[in-house]
Amino acid sequence: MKIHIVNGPNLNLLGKREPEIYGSQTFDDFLERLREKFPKITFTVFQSNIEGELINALQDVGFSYDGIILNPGGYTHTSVAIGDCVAAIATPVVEVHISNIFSREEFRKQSYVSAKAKAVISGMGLYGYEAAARYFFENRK
Ligand code: CA2
Repeated sequence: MKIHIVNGPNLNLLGKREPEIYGSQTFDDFLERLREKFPKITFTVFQSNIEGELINALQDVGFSYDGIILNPGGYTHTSVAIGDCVAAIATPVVEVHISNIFSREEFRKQSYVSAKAKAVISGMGLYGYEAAARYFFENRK
């Protein structure tokens, strides 16, 4: 089974800045553990700070992969275009947020992606990506 992880702006800084909000683990370290836990899943990963590149990444696998784990970062709260893309592709998307977006600033409570996603996980730290992977694996066809 193939799962694509798409991380939006600034998530390349994980483990390097703001550990009190986003934890102290780098995404590369986390990914190594994730691959060990799910040897039957092929994980590919893409991170960009650029909105259109995230949309291209979703479209690239959106009709061939089994699942997409998407953390749109700050674009969650602004991007009609990413929401449109999630609605347009066939591959199911689980939206993941490391922090609990509902316990932070008001503007973070709005997501242009959630209504188009299969499911939403927020506030579980990096474990949210693992939970999403487990969801796809348990519900594979
Ligand atoms: O909690 C999440 O995963 C967010 O998607 C992260 C976004 C934020 O704008 C969303 O509201 C919630 C910000 C990503 C910034 O990532 C950093 C990671 C480490 C250090 C600094 C920033």
